[in-house]
Amino acid sequence: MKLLMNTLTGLACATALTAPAMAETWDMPMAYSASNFHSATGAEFAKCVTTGTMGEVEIVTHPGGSLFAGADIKRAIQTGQVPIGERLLSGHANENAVFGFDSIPFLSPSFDDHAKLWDAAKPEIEKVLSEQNLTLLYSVPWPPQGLYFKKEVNSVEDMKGVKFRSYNNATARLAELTGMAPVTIEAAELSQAFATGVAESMISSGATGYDQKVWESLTHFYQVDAWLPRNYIMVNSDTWNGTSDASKAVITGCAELAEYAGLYRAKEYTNFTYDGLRAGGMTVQPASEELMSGLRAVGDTMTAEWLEQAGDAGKAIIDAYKAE
Ligand code: PCA
Repeated sequence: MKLLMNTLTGLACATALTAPAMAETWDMPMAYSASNFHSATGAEFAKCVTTGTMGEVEIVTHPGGSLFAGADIKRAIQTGQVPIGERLLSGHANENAVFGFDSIPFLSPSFDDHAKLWDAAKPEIEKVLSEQNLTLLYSVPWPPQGLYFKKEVNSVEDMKGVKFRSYNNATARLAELTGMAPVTIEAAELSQAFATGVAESMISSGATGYDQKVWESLTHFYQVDAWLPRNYIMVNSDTWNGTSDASKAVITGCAELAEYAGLYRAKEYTNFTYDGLRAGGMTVQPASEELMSGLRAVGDTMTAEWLEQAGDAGKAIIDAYKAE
C-alpha cells in the first residue's frame, strides 16, 4: 500500500511537470526471446516506466540477446555501457557461489517452496549486488526445470556420453556427475544447437523448450522439478542514485507490478508449455523412480559442494529457508 502511494505520488509529481525535467533513454538488454514470458513482462515494465514518468525515463527493451548476449549483460551494466538489464541470477555462480542458491537440486521444487527460498536469499543477494554497484529492481522465477533428450531415458546410466547443454555452474556440474559432456549455449541459440547436433539434451523449463521449438530436434521431456532458477532486473547504482525521487517511485512501483505479473505468468505457462511440447510431438512425463533416485544422489553431492563453496552466507540462506 505504501508502495502504491509512493507510486501515485511519483506519478502525480511527474504529471505536474509540463515536460520531463531531463528525458533519458535506458536501453535494457534481455537474453531471452521476445516471445518468452520474462521478455513480455520486461516489455510491460518498460512501458509502465515510460508512461509513468512521462518519458523522464524511457526504457527500451532489447530481447533475444540482440544488444548483449546473456553472459555479457551484468558486466555491461556494471561498467555503465547500459543502465539496466535482465540476467539469469545463477549465471553469476562462477564469480560467487551464493548466486547459485536457486540451482540446488530438489531444495525447493515448487513455486511455493521457491518463494520462501527467495525471501531467505534476497537480502544477501541485494547486498552482494550493491557491492558491485548494482541495484536489484525485480526478479521472477523460471518454471521448474526438467530434462530434455532425443531418446528415452530411464536411469542416470542412460545419460552417459550425451552432449548436454549447460547454462550455469550447476547444470555443468550435473552433466559431469552423470557422465554427460557439458557445452554452454545461450537460450537464444538453442534451436540451432540442437538442429546441428552440437547439443542433444538439456535441463530447462517447459517454457524455454517451447520458445525454442525443441520438438524439431528432441523427443522426450521428463518432469524432474529439479529447481526454479530466477531472472532479475538490475540497474547501475550510479544511474539509480542520479534518478529523481519521482521517477524512482514510479520505477519501484512498476517493478513490483512486474514481479507479480511475471510470477503469475511463470505459473500459468508451466502446463501450457507442456501441452505445447506434446502438440509438437514430444513425450512429456514424470521421470521414472530409477532416474529420480539417481538424480537425487547427484543432487546430494551438488548440495554438499555448494554449501562448502558458499560458506557462511550460503549456510545462512539455507537455515533461514528451513526455518520458514
Ligand atoms: N530457461 C533458461 C534458464 C532456465 C530456463 O528455464 C535457459 O534454459 O537458458
